Amino acid sequence: MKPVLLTGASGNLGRHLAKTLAEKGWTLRLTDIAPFPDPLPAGATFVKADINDGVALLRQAEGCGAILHFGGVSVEKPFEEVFGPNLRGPYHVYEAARREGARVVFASSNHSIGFHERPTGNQAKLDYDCDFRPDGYYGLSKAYCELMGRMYWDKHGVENVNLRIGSCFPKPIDRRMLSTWLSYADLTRLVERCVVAERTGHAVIWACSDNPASYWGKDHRDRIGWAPQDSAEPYRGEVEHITADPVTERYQGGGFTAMEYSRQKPSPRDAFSLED
Ligand code: 15L
Repeated sequence: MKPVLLTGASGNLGRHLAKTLAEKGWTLRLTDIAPFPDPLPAGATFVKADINDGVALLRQAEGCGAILHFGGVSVEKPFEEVFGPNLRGPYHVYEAARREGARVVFASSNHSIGFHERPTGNQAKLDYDCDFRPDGYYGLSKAYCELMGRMYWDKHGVENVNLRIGSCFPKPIDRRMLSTWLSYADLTRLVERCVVAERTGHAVIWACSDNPASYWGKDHRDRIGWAPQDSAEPYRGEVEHITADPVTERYQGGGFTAMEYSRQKPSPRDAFSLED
């Protein structure tokens, strides 16, 4: 198996993947703008680099079979802070993948579709081919990079799997996460399938565990042979808390949708109440 390059290796998800994928015997090239905080896993090397540095990325990707792109800004921020790492950065990732004939696995986010309302009752779940409805500059950058994957597949045949990650934390910590939670173990199994699957084309996966309360429906998981094994449901008793904010509670993206929210008409308070 060819080496695998992991960007964002020093972030929470990157550190977890570095450890668990190395345990599978993979040869990993780790990179991040921040130093790698853990002891280097067996078979891994680390290079400190900025995702904006295209030459550094090309060098690190040499000979790699896949690039796991988990780098960049991972929460809502002002446009100028998101722009470099999340809009220019992926271009370097895709150019490196194109040169190497490598597959890209992209850590997208539910915030690319965050302004879809949460389904209630028998309402249909959201399928992978729904409209993008980004809930801020961060979500917009994720939608952009998914589209970049679409373009690189259509135009250059660069395979890519776009993981619309819900909430990947050690355990769910609020009621929304009963729908959006992705366990760390399910994440590792998912990324493994993305890399070893024979063919992916341009694929989109709702990256959440097997949560009965999930907002999400069809995606391309059969193509990569992945099914989540964990569930947020056993944590229900611990996380009944909801916020008092009607925007946060109405939309799938939760708190990100309410940040800097300034739309007055129709006011979300007119459109629905928390008692609905
Ligand atoms: C994300 O995309 C963020 O990276 C993470 O910090 C969480 O906020 C998560 O989404 C979420 O929606 O819970």
